[in-house]
Amino acid sequence: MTISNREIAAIFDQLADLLEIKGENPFKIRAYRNAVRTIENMGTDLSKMVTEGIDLSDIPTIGEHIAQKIEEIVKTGKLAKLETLEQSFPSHFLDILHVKGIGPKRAKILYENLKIGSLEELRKAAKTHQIQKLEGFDEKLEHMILEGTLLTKKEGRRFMYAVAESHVNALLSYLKDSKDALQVICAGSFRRRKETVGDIDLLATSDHPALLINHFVQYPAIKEIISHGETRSTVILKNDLQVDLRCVADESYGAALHYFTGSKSHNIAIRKIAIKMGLKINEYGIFKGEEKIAGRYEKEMYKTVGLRYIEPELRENLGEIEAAKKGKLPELITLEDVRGDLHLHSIYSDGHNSILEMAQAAKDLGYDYIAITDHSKHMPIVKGMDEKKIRRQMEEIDQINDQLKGIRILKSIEVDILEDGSLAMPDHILKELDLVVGAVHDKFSLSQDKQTARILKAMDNPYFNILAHPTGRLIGERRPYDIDMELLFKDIKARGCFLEINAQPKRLDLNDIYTKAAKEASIRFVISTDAHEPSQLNYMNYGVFQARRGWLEKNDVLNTLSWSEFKKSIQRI
Ligand code: DGT
Ligand code: CA
Ligand code: CA
Repeated sequence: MTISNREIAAIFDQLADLLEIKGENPFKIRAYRNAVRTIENMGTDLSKMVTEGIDLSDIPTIGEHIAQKIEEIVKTGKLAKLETLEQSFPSHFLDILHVKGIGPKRAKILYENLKIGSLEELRKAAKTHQIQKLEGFDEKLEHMILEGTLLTKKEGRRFMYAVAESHVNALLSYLKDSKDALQVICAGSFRRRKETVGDIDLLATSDHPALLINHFVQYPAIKEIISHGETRSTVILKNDLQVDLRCVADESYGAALHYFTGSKSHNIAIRKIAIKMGLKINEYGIFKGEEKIAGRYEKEMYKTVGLRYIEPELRENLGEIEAAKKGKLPELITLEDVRGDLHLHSIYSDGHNSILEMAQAAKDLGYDYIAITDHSKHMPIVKGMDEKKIRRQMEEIDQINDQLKGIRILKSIEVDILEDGSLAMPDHILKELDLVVGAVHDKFSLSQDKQTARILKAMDNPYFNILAHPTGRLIGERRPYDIDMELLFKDIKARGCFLEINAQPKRLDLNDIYTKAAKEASIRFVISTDAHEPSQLNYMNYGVFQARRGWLEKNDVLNTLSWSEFKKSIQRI
């Protein structure tokens, strides 16, 4: 791994900040700052220059002393001097330098006077108005710092949709308990069904907003009340999730809902259209001069500017407005369209329940068919199936199919795609299955060439049907592995294979952007839950949301078909 100029500059920048806080020699500090600017603006890679043995001290503003340090950074990836210096400060001290309004000088004052050593402490001090009293600070700056600490926090941490969902449901029912609540809904990225949300944006209508807000701030799971106004409030829950509540009058509900659903860039694009028509649009309504001509219902917000209604999942300004103008919006798939689940585990590998239990639960959900896709044996961490075990499983499935009416259980497997692209189960077994789901479970860091070749090779196998969790990412935990998506799409299409949208809240893989691109490349999908126990069959919802964000219609998704149609569709060419 080579280190970039930008990373090197950042190290010197931190060094200068900390030295300044320590009150070191200003000339030395200025020398580092000058070097930062030079390095940021250089056209050549310092790493490369060091490897080639070029003398860096010839570069203006980089003296011998700094040249030596650059060499150290390039060779070791770090700077010992900075590490020692950092140890003399509280471990999260550097975070506060990222807050708007705080540079080294102010950080020093905060540290020396109030012992502020972390973002958390900074925020508490700002909230309790200890900061405005300090020399060089005032009320306005204190407020800016408070807002800044919230922003930094927000950028740093996003919550999985499913985690936010449980809080949204609880909050909505809590608010509805108040007699002062008329309509209550969650807007923001949550309503757009984004895979992660930064914060929760609640919207309510009320004739007594102040009373409703009073009720809101008494919600039991609140850790901290950030603001408590007449019509709006912001709180932080015990798990650090931020919740905004905004109250408006019923006659502005539609306009406010549209505004707070966003996305911001969608809103801006809609506002531009309104302006062209001589209209004004804001969170209270659409106005022609002084007269309000729309605002009570969200649908009017689109109709008034001459557009068809755009579903929240599409509101990212990624072509939906153009499509609405042309009457070419997709008719998005819904949960009710789904007739089966094609990726399920049982006790034959790492699932928690028997095949019969999984099948019964799926039948109760009204499904027509499911595929049992236990792991092949390759993965050391899961109890996978060898040839003998899968034969036993096939027999058990035959028995259950005879016994349990109203649902069909398909024989399948989640077979490992090995490093060389071969599959971890012999062809004579794969041939007997109704469906083959292939997946990558190891060697995530292969180069793009190798990773892509591996998957393409796997699809050479004529029994391969569906690529499960195609990019392998785990939200907040593991990056997607590096594959050439364009090549993958081409190959999937050419071979008559399909992509899975895996509905596990942590996976949601394929993501929305790739899903849309794959659809444009005429690829079809299955949405599957990868359930390891019956309750996880309900994850289908999340998969459908992701599919909707990827513009998928019923026709794009194979498990909306009957089994016989489905069977025809997966016949490989
Ligand atoms: P998040 O919370 O990061 O997951 O994303 P959002 O989309 O929920 O963003 P948030 O919570 O900052 O704001 C909620 C909505 O409010 C946003 O989607 C659109 C609207 N909004 C916020 N700021 C602006 C703005 O400056 N202009 C316009 N037109 N709309 C805004
Ligand atoms: Ca939000
Ligand atoms: Ca917000």
